[in-house]
Amino acid sequence: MGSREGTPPLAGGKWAPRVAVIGAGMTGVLAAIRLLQEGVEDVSIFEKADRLGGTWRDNTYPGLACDIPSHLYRYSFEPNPDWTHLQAPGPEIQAYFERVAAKYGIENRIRFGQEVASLSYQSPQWMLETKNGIKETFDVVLAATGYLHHPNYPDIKGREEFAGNCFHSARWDHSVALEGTRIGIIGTGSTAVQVLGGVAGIAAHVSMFQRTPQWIFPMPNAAYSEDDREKFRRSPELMEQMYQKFHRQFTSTIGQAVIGDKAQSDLMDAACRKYLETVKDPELRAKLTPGYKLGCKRLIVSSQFYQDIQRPNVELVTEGITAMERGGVRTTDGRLHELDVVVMATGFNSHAYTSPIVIQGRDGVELDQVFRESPECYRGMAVPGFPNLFLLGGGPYSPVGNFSTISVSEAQINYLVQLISHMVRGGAHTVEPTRDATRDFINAVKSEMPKTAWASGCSSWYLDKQGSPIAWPWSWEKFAEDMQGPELADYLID
Ligand code: NA7
Repeated sequence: MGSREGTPPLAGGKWAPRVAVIGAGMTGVLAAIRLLQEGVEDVSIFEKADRLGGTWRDNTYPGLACDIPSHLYRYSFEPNPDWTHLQAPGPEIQAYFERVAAKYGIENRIRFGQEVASLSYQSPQWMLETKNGIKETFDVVLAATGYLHHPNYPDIKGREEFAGNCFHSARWDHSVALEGTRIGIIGTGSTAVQVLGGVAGIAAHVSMFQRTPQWIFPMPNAAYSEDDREKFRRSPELMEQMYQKFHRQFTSTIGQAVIGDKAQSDLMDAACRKYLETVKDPELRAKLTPGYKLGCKRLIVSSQFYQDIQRPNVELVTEGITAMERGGVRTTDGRLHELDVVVMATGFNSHAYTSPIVIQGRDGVELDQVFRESPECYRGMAVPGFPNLFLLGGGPYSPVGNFSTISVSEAQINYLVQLISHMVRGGAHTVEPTRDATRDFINAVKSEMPKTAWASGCSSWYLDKQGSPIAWPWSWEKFAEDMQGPELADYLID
């Protein structure tokens, strides 16, 4: 990968930017690789943990796997012939990111154990401070802080009374033995479905507490044989074909269904309903049938869930949770579900964005304040009044459920490289979106949103506090086109 045709490389500009990347997950590592490829040498990644990997480092629960094909979930420039399954297990993905980071010399750019506490704009630079007292200035800051990062802990009365072990799915306590225990799983999202697959075979009993049924799209997780892997090793072209095939499949099916393509939505709905038919007990099937449109919540991909939920040692509990007690979880019908372990697979605060970092832009305005009610954000990445600060991956109005997140981050980084290049080659020191361009972008997003599945009437992590979806309401083709390069008239470059 290099610069796009016609795009000046970043190195060799009138000055060399000093860049801070926040977060060493999939996106932060990628950003550093691309900047180094462009000749930007002064890149530091600030990582609060002692290991890179982001979500793949934090999530270690049994059953963890990618929920899209792994030949799609990889950097476009680093195909991996060694995936063992269509949807690779979590530890393989973590190992992949560590291997790629080492190959591109990224690890020694990462400042581990450094949690960024604040950023304040001191024109034309950012003063960055970490909790451990590092205080340095940077010209450009890229926030790659992830959007499924801050665990959402349910507000359940009496949690502290519970005598067993209770933890969030992203904070798995591996010191707790699960064999022969009674496990409660709160939630029925992608994580809960994978956790069930990981524990149902070893637990004495599993109670799965469902608040809302989910659409489950069947995708058998085929294993790749050693012969398959050898073929991939010998033929990078074959892997590229797979990547392109999955990319096309993904963007033309779910990527279209969520933005209102009825034909795709109907096809996927039919596949989900057919899979639902494999639940034999009509009462259980009825409990598992969603009452909202496919894609309104993040679609779950699994070919194992209905099998797991029908196991004799698994029970779907649909009565609401009233409290936790010493012995387990009590539900609205008065029943106490006796448990040894409770897993809160209750998701994340997807609208935390860069929180809890205190970010003060021009005139001391705080980014959290700008994002609190109805976020102002141009193309999911840049905010008026916050020059040279860019959100990568999951900023407001970026695609968070439509496409492979790696493809999204790659397209965004290629765009930003061009934008920063225009600034440094022109001898300017700051770039920020105009308020007019930002408002026009948000108006365009909002006028498109009613057509989407996210706006069809369910609660989900796509919605803001007012109940409006904050996502990218268009096709992959439009996203790729918009990310081809910046429209300079939309920016103040000074
Ligand atoms: P999700 O998709 O946000 O799912 C969280 C689940 O937890 C969902 O079933 C929620 O029910 C349930 N939940 C949340 N709070 C409560 C309370 N208080 N009581 C009962 N149930 C609750 O998170 P995941 O971790 O599964 O997946 C996140 C992403 O990771 C996923 O989209 C993939 O991209 C990978 P609700 O539906 O809100 O009624």
